[in-house]
Amino acid sequence: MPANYKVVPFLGLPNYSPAEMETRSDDFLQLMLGRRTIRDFSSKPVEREIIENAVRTAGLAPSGANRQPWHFVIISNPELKRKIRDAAEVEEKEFYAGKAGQQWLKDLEPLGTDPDKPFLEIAPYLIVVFQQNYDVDQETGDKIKHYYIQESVGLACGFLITALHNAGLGTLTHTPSPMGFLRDILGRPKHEKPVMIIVTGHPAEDASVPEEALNKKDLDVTTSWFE
Ligand code: IYR
Repeated sequence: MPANYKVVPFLGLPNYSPAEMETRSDDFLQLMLGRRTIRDFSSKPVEREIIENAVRTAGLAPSGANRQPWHFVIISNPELKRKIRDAAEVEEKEFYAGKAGQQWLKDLEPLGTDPDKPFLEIAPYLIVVFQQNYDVDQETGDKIKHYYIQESVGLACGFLITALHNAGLGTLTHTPSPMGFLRDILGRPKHEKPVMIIVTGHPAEDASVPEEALNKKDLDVTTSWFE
């Protein structure tokens, strides 16, 4: 064993009966069946504590060598939200004007997306997720290597939207294209790359979602079993 390998007892899981496990798995499925990506947000405020808890949850995601290669910038400041909206809309106008290419734009039609991004100002919180391509030791200035960066950050984003949904908040995983402007506006270092904006808040009272998004692939398509 390496000298720096230490263990502690694992006490993390309660001992559910198979029946309890089935009920719990079904309850959780029912909860997640209600998650939709929404674009119509209410400006109703959200307690900072709820966002904090969700981001703490995101930080529990497994990551390559436990390096936790993520940084979350949490924005409720109205001026900053406006700046982000303005910059995102500049990029998105070009994207929808043709930069995306015909096929991509056609594929997006059923989702009804367009270059207007009012939710970036209306929603009470924007969480900008950055991947850290490496880290820098604060004391020595040495580079700290990160591993499986995209996978790790993807997992953290999954935990984050799940935690927000569980708290009763709507979410949108928004990827303005390109999104380098986020690093500049938010003053993040060069070794960090913006991955997505997780927009969160209460849904608007008249919120609607695209019918297309209800089409989820069947289990017999998404799975193969060897039993
Ligand atoms: N970034 C654009 C376009 C867009 C792309 C995909 I792939 C989507 O699933 C949804 C939107 C936008 O946010 O409108």
